[in-house]
Amino acid sequence: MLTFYSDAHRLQHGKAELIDGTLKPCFENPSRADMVLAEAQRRFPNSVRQPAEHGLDPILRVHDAGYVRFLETAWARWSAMGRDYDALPKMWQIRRLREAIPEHVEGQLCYYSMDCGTPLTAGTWPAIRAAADVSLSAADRLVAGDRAAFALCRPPGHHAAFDYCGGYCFFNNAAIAAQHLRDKGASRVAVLDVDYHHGNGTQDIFYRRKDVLFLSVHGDPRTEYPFFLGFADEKGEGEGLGYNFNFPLAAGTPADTWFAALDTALAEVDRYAPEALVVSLGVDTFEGDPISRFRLRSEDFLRIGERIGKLHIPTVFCLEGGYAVEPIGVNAVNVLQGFESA
Ligand code: OKP
Ligand code: ZN
Repeated sequence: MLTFYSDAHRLQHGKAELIDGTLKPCFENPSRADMVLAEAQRRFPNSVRQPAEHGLDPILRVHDAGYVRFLETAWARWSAMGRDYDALPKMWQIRRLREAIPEHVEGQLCYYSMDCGTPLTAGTWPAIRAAADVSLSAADRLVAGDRAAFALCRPPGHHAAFDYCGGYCFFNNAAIAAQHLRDKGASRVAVLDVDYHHGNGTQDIFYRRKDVLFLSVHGDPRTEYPFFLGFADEKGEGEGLGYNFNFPLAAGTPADTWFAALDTALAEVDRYAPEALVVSLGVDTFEGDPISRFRLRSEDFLRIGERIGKLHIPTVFCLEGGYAVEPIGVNAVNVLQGFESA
């Protein structure tokens, strides 16, 4: 399968992340994509392509126009105040505070953010535009008849909702790809999220819809980020009732239990019979991940790909998390290789 990749991911390089009260280097950094690219090139020679520019329209199909405009203008407005470090929010529009959108860029940053771990930088806008183009270009390969494509997206996207950023994510690359496939003629699309963290953003975007099925296997939000979404009783709303599936698993869950949940999710995908599948491919389920607590080994990622491949559905893989940098390439590309061997 082809891999879509843009060097512009490098422009998103936050300086610091708040860990245990102190500033540490960001876990989500450019070396992650470098490792995945190197492994994709090694295992599938001549398979890497540049994305095509798709403009803002496919992004505005899943994101709020005010939110997109904020992301486009935020750094210029922030740096105009003489600030040159990462832009991070320090408060939230919590219960009983006014819901009105603030005028000031700092207030808007708070309004449009889920957490303080998602640094907006000088290069964020071009990097997230490129990541969206990467996922759209991968989706285009399915429209052209390919069986699969890999979107080597960075920064990731699955925590980004209709109108907020969070969890290192700004544009929801997987949701943008899924909507694009719908707009290009697929009547039903499924999004399967196997990242360690619940894909709250993707769930948010498709929660009231039945034309896009969302399923997520993830660390139980009773103890794991993002804490406020991802419970098993979230089944969709209105037309979308019955088209949202969460499979929360306790931190520490071993591989066999994780695969049993994956099989349940895959049976639901099969029952839905989508014309296309988008996989939010986080590999932070790896036993050595520094911020996650599942126990998959590198060989297990081959099995994930095999099981997805056995569905025989055209599939876009969008890279999400994975913070054990040295093995991230092997783990992510193992999924692709397992898929191709199925
Ligand atoms: C992103 B993805 C708050 C940050 C807390 C965020 C984890 C984001 C994971 N300072 N940690 O799903 O891999
Ligand atoms: Zn994750």
